[in-house]
Amino acid sequence: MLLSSLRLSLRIPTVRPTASIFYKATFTTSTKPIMSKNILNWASKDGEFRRQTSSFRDNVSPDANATFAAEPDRYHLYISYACPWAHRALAVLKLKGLDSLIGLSVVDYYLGDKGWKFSTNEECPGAIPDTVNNASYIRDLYFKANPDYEGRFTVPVLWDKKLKTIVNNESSEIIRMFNSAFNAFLPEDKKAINFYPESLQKEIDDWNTPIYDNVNNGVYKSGFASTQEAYENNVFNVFTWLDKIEAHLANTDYLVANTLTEADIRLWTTVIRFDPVYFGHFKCNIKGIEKDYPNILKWARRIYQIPGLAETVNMDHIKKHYYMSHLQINPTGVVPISNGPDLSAAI
Ligand SMILES: N[C@@H](CCC(=O)N[C@@H](CS)C(=O)NCC(=O)O)C(=O)O
Repeated sequence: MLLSSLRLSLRIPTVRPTASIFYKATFTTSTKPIMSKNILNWASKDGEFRRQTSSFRDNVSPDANATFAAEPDRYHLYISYACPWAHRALAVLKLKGLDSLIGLSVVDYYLGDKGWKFSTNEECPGAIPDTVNNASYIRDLYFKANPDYEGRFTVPVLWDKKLKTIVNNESSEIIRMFNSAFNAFLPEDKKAINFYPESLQKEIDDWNTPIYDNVNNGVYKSGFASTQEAYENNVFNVFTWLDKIEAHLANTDYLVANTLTEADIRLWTTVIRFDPVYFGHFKCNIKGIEKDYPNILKWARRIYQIPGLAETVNMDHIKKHYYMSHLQINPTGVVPISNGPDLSAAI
């Protein structure tokens, strides 16, 4: 077999990301050259990873006169199965039964030097190409929405087909919109689902804030740290908070009010990636979920077994994305075998 076709069948990237920290000119599918940083450099100069603030922050509204009014078949969600932030949006979309109102595209698991790419289902099983904008890369959407865009090209992206722009690229806000903005178009049972009820908002926020900083983003700050100091500044906090959550879940099925809320959904997408990816790849190996956190494991299984959620978990995309795209961490691109604990096991 020719090396090139071998590469193709194994999906080994032919162009490996460079370690350059210098600015370089890159070309998008628009004709405009842009000056951008090598997007595969994750850590700052001091070795710490800092997540950028999302740029598109509009809201879909139930008000029919709003700029971004909720309407069936007007909005489209772009995700990666690998990404825990995008996974939140997909989870809420499924649980609220919004799949009949909002379209979905899923990028290839491999994140290269042009960012997230669209592939056909044959090229990348599970991928759903962009039939709305016919984009080749997620970056094309960002430039369509703002030709002068200078930030990162992240998923999730909520796209408005009517105004041909990005409504929002911040998962925590997208899940709030999905939670209530489309209720007028949903059957009673789905309308009644509320992951952020007013009476529980303070308690939900009180979990969300430290979990975001120490767990959801904590694993990235540990894994993308490029100095020992930056790694050690962050990795202990991950386990301080997993320990707290473990103790809390000894007496309750869910984080808040013994009911599924957005606090659970936000944490869950990180927890199911923990043993197969973050433990090894991001060096978060002080403890593991299956081995050391029985209450968190039970909770993760409970959520996975809610109808509609198992189909949102694509462990093949998850593992291949991290281990094959972050070659500065895993230069061989070899992907480990284990998918972590069996989430479908009896609770
Ligand atoms: N704050 C954003 C973060 C999203 C995010 O960082 N997504 C990652 C994937 S896990 C991404 O698309 N990264 C591509 C890049 O930074 O180039 C959110 O929660 O929506």
